[in-house]
Amino acid sequence: MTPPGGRSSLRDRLARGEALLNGWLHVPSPFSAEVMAHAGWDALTLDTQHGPFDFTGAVPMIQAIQTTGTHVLARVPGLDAGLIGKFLDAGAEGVICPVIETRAECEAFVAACRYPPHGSRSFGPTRAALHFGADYGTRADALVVPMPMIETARGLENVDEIAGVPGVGALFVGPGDLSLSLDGEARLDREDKGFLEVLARVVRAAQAHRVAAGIFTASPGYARRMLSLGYTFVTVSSDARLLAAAAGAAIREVRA
Ligand code: 3PY
Ligand code: MG
Repeated sequence: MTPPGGRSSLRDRLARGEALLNGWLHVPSPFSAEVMAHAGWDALTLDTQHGPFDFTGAVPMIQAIQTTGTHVLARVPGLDAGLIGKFLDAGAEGVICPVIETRAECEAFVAACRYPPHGSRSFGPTRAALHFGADYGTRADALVVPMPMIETARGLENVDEIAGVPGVGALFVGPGDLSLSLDGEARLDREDKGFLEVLARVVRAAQAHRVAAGIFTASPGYARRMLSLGYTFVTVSSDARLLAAAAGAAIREVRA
């Protein structure tokens, strides 16, 4: 399915194995989201789990991003079918759902993203039909990308079953929570062999089921490393972290 402007959908690009750079939005501002959208990311994710904004705050951010060709995803706070439907109706092309640990949870998540007979999403694509076209309802299941997060020991144990749920578009690793669950401490951009093997295991599960593998990273260097490990949907830092780093660097340079 083709979104407006003849571009390939996020789903098609992931299925082709394209390497996509995803920006992560924590700043609750449509203008900031618009600035990020013009920076050249392939996709932007509104993090409504940890970002300081809710659905009402997110909608104008989605509108601002979709003035460009950047794909929009929402990371929802949890497995809430009603809220997932609202984000899709508002025009999100993908949904990242935290802490999916079993096949049954993944099935419930994917069902929330798809219309009957394949799922249980309720019909009412208010803004999505404006953005994607009046026939959105008949094409939505081929467009929408459900991304279950692998971020606990239990999710990792069941990663093959989760990856095998029909309709999944990509697995998405949350390294902070996964480290917390496996080793008792939240860490990002880990270099130790044990954790790199865990990350490789997720890629193997994704590839075995022909879905993409995505991950959150804190730095461009680690993002490159993840691309070489087989991840193709790679998040690099967040708007707030990038802003803080750039501001800090400018201040240090002037004061030096
Ligand atoms: C994690 O690292 O746990 C995440 O959810 C990434 O945002
Ligand atoms: Mg997490």
